[in-house]
Amino acid sequence: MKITNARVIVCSPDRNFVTLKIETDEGVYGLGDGTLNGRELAVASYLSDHVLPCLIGRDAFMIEDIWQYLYRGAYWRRGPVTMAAIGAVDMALWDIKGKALNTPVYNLLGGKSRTGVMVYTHANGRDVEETSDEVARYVEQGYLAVRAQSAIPGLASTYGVAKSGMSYEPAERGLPSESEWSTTKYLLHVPVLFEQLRLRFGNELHLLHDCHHRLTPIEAARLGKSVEPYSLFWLEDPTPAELQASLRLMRQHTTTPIAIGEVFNSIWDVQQLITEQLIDYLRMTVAHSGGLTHLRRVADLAALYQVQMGSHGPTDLSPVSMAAALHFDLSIPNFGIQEYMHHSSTTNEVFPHGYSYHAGYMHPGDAPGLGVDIDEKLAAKFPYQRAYLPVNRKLDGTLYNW
Ligand code: EZ4
Ligand code: CO
Repeated sequence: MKITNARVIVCSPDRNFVTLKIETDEGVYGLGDGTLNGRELAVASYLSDHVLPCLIGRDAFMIEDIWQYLYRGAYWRRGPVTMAAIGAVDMALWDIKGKALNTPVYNLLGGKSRTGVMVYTHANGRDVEETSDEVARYVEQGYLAVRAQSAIPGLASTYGVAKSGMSYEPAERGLPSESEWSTTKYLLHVPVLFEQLRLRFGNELHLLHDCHHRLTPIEAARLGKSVEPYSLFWLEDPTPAELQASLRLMRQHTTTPIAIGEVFNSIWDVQQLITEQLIDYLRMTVAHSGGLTHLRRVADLAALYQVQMGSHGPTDLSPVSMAAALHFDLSIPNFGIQEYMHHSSTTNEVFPHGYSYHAGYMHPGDAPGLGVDIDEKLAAKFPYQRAYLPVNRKLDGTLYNW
């Protein structure tokens, strides 16, 4: 089965998405997601200008060889743009193979290891009460796990908390906005939030929290310790982890489980975190980590060290990525939990899909391939619009980790 055509579709049905469509001489096509929030066009160019011309005429079934060709052959390895581009190609090829063999991708990955994929969703509010009411709304919908974030008293705006109170969209159109940050105020506030949530919802609901890389290692250790009474499922990105060894310090002080990795792209970015057992959950995602071919290797290494996978699943990955993540989650032995933010209805119309949610779990569906399509006519009605993640400054103006 030969690749005859490949093209990038950039659209913005409420937010920007980069979709790769690979076509073959047998009429089967596959879709891949190459969306990199705030840097979308860099991936689109990497694909169109440098990768796609090399794919024409290749055997679409040679997924491993094409992966190695793109990773090793480029000379310049790793990095989010490169790995998102390779990820898009890889996803599209698994989609093609599934369709050609008339089976869902999870069967190509070894088959189901569980009946459903436990997901967590996001509750956020302008204060503890509003966040708590959001959690209640999701508990009513059957969610078994909820990530809770609340605005911090005394700070004008906090990333991860929507101005309108309901849900937040990571990117904003136009040039980057700026958020304020105070670690002192944050560390005082978070334990109060989780104390209230435990009082209201009891001990069985899984509660998660995302620090968005904002703490130093010793501050992260202190926060981990102060929320221990509230048994978090995980504390995410407590400190930036380029310096993987810094997690040793946090580990010495707290038993709060740690999740890291949504900004990482290759097995080398997490090698020390895994082999020294410095984390409990790994957040790397199919889209930004070179696709299913590479993430499988990462998951196998993680399994050796009892680290479970907990993939990133925000709205800034398209439904194509969401589907790929669900096939992956359903099949691997060391699955932990999957993030699930809700796409807008316009996004869902542009990307019709077979995955579904029921009572705390998601399922990728049983359609051949990934089970997602793109309505190109509709997509064309929503052209790209410049958008960025906000940047974060301390109260004295110092540019800080978002
Ligand atoms: O900030 O996807 O856990 N989820 C997150 C997300 C990320 C965005 C970045 O593009 O941290 O909201
Ligand atoms: Co996060």
